[in-house]
Amino acid sequence: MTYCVRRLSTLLLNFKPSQSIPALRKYSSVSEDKLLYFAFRGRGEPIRIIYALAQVPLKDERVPISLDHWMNIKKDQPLGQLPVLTCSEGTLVQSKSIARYAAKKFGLAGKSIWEEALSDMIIETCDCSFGEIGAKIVPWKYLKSEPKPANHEQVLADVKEKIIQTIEFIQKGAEERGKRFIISDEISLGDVMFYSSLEVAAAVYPDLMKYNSWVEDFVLNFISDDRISKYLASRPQSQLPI
Ligand SMILES: N[C@@H](CCC(=O)N[C@@H](CS)C(=O)NCC(=O)O)C(=O)O
Repeated sequence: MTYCVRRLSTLLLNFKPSQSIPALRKYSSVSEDKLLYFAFRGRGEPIRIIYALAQVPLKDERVPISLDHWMNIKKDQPLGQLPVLTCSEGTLVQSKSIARYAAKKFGLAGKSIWEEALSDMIIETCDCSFGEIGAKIVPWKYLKSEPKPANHEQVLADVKEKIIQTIEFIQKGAEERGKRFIISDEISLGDVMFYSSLEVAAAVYPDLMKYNSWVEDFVLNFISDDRISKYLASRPQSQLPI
């Protein structure tokens, strides 16, 4: 009994809320979760980052960027697209659903319904603006699966304008809350989504990572987290700039 009390106090003394210890204890030794995604960051990276933050092993299977290879395995995917997460509960598709599932499982989705809602708002806002890079720019700029549109400069300018509106919107909310990260003093799903979106955007608009001092501080705080810096230093090279 004394041992248990002592052990409990040691655990409490070492407890770092950001690491969501109960979730870690439950999942770290038994996780067999597998993520199938392409060998670039794109829609898969927020999911990879969530596992890195939770310090839970993820079988990070990266499909090489080769049309032949992809066509061979596309038919085996539930919706013919990636990412696909396989875990003990079953198979999940849709990147945002997977990211939400993983974040909830590991206690990184927010500490209240309100914080979860704020994360959701950031996810959807990023998707509506940064997401346009995937829809309107990546096919001709990186995949060469479509010809460069005649009005490509206008497309680039319009998407950038939308992204800047998003950045300023997220910044305004974060400054009103006055926390270390966008929603709270701990990194949560909203931060992961915003950082991942900025990384993708930086391939097309390198100036955006330093858009203003708020963005610079956010990025610095985010990448200074030990779990994040370890992950960033060790992740495989992305086969595309996105
Ligand atoms: N709404 C889906 C979109 C998935 C999607 O567009 N995946 C792309 C890669 S980012 C893909 O698999 N492209 C190959 C194809 O459609 O054949 C999600 O968020 O997961």
